Amino acid sequence: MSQGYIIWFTGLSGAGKSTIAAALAEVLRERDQRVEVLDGDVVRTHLSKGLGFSKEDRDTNVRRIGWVCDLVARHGGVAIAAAISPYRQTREEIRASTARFVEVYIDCPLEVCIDRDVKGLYAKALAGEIPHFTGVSDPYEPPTNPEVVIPSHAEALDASVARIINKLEELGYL
Ligand code: GGZ
Repeated sequence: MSQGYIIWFTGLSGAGKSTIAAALAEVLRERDQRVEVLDGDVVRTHLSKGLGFSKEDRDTNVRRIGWVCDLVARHGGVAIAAAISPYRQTREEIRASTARFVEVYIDCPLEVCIDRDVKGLYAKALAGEIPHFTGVSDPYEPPTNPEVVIPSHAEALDASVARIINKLEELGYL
């Protein structure tokens, strides 16, 4: 069986990780790839139920997602992770523990995320109602060497997906 790979999306809440991950998954499925999407928000309703947003809990959440992604990839599938995964070292740990890891940085300025505020969480965080909110009162460490950078505020969804597909082809994964 051929080896699969992990596509790891990282970025702020509201940057567009879930949307781009879902669109990418659809294109990959059209190309006969077996794809699983592990979305942080969804994972937190079962696999990571009960975890909060301290550094320790976020790292636990991210490591669990990484572990499942590795299983999927080992069995020839494509695992797409979409979690804030704010800590560089924890992402690097996952990169080092798996065979094929493609990091995609969804690089959307904080001001744009605050402006969009799809779920109203930034307003609450800025009002001090949500402690440890990434970008507001908790850190986000951007990747230093991601395979792909997506300026989601300045690029159409189709173009972002196409650039990720190009990178996968360039790497010989697709
Ligand atoms: C960041 C928070 C927080 C805090 C709740 N900080 O945009 P969303 O709403 O749907 O996705 C965010 C999700 C973050 O979960 P992750 O598993 O991606 O985070 S991490 O990788 O850091 O473990 C957001 C919501 O939960 N949310 N409180 N304090 N985002």
